Amino acid sequence: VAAGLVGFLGMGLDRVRLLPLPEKLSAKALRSHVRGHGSREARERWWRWTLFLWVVGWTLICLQIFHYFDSGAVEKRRESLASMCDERARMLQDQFNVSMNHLQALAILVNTFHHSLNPSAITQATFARYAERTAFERPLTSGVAYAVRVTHAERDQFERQQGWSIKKMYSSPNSQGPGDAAVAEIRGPADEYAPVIFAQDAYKNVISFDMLSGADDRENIIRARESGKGVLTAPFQLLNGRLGVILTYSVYKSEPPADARLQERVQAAIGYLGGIFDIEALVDKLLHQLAGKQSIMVNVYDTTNDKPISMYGSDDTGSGMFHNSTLNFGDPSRRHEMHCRFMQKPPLPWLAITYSLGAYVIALLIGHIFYATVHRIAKVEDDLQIMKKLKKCAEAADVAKSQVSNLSYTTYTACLTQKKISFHALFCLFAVPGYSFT
Ligand code: WA2
Repeated sequence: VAAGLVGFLGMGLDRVRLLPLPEKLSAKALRSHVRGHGSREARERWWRWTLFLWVVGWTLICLQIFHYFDSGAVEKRRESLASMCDERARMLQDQFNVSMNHLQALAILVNTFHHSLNPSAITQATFARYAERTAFERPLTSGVAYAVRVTHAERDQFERQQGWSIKKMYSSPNSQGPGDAAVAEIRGPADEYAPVIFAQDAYKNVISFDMLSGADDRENIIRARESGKGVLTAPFQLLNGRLGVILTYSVYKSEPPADARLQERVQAAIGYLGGIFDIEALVDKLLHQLAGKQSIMVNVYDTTNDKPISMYGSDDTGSGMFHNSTLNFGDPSRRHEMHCRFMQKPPLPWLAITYSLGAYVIALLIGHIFYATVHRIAKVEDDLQIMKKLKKCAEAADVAKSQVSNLSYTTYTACLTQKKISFHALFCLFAVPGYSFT
């Protein structure tokens, strides 16, 4: 019934608009007359705005939800990288420590059975055999060597005793292969020398080389005898062509007191025990023992100087998350770091995507339902108003009809201008079907 009435009203409005109405009676005025002074439009505008704000607000909220869950996932990944990296760093450090302790014990062994006994109870063969059989105690070393301190005055006698001359390291720059003592240059005169006399079989080639003739070894020996502690070189190219780090312990004639002066220590030194750390091969072996080797990329650096020297690992160029674990190898004048990265790119944050998108869809649906409901209520209310108006119109039209005798357009307008008939009544006469003009 309501729809029928509205339909009729529409027809009425069309007819009104076609008529040449006085200027005051515009079509818009007529429309707003029926609709109740534009209140519905205002309300609708307000609801549209609310819907817009609702959508914008939930967009922001859902972005926030996404960010929250995404950063949670990133944080978790960071923590797992940190724990894996720290685990590896701690393991490497522990193994290094164990190796270091055993090298110190070996230095004491040499002191006891080579220097304190006359004649010495150690030969190259027994040293090599003992070093080989105890290699499992020094998991990160690939070999050990012992160099003895020889002053210039003792050199002739020493060389005669050994049956070879003291050689100079890196004397032939074109020989990239193992430093060959047979073809190496004889060491020129110097205040003192540190020729290697014992070595594990893998490093037999360094026997007779003066360790004070190589810059890295020299610096290490000097620091070792001054400090009395284990000292490390930076990674450098060894005589055999491989990259390595040397840990040196000084052997003293009689153990100097802990508060001994530097000069006293240097005087008391009689030899130097070196452990050769083949970081590349041995770190790799160590890391292979750990689970998750494939997922994480490890690089070890000597960061003592401004420019870090790579000790292990190759391409540390990948972008993205990275963790830095500091390593302590017991030498306070050297610093080492372990850098870890994930090999794979992070997976898409599905949890964050699902939660935020789900919330967004629900919010949009709720918005839609609200808007549609309000729209519907407004429409029903509107229809009710129109029906009420139509009812009133019919009554008003009846009254108007009885007041105005001749039903012609001119009469109506005349009546309107003379205020004999209200605008409302006139409108009703036009709008309500059944009243027609000629
Ligand atoms: N040992 C083996 N290969 C080397 C090397 C070395 N140094 N230096 C360069 N290539 C006996 O600190 C004393 C061993 C040095 C210890």
